Amino acid sequence: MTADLLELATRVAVEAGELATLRRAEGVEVAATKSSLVDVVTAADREVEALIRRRIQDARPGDGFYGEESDAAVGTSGLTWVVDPIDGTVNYLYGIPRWAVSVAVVEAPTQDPDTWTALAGCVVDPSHGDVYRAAVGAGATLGGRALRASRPASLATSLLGTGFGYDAAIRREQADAVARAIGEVRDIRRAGAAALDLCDVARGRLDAYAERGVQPWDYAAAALIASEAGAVVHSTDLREGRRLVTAAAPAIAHDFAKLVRDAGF
Ligand code: LIP
Repeated sequence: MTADLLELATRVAVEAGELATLRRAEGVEVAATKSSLVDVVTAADREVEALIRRRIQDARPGDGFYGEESDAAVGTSGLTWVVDPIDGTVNYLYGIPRWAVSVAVVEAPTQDPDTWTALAGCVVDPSHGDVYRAAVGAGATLGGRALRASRPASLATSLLGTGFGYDAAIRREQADAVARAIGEVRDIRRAGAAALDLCDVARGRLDAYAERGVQPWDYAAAALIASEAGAVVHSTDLREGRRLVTAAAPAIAHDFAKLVRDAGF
């Protein structure tokens, strides 16, 4: 069954990426703001999610849906599709080629993401023609090639990815955590799309990633891809309702977990 689910996730994510690319070329404007003036949504976000939702509803009418830009729907099948139509929305708005379509399907006994088990996921990076895929227990691939997380010699020589939220006060806290961590690692990268950051851990372009405040739709597919590529992935800790997502190459996972705690991510 997971193979069929992965095929559907891939087919839908690739089509959605083509639509998002077309809309980007036509020009993108802010349609509305959400949690703050800088938390934006474009018409393309909404149109792309509507396409994904329609395709999945047509194929699997009994499944639930949990997307960034539309109301959640509880299904009858026990499965829920977790979708970010355009992860890296600000990059998309500015024309920076670092955004992705993320489509995951999870076993969802409740509406609480901590009870979800990812079964299959696809992240499409149309700007580079990259299609990342994973099914639980079946490994992760990029363009059909198996992905493996990196093997860094130490935390001090590891490249860390992170991100910042849409609330200025929270961004200041996150920047303080980065300031406490930056001397303990090789360097930091903040590229603006959690899904692609986690895929970078899966392909060894990052050795670790930590961000507090990302949403299930940002990470559901890419966390499975990173985990299936051998990374140690955690998604927990709802401090002030802000979930902490971490991923790390196995060799540094223990030291990285301590750094995340000590730095206060
Ligand atoms: C984005 C995340 C990114 C985070 C941004 C934003 P969006 O998701 O992918 O990691 O740092 O603040 O949350 O809003 O582009 O779907």
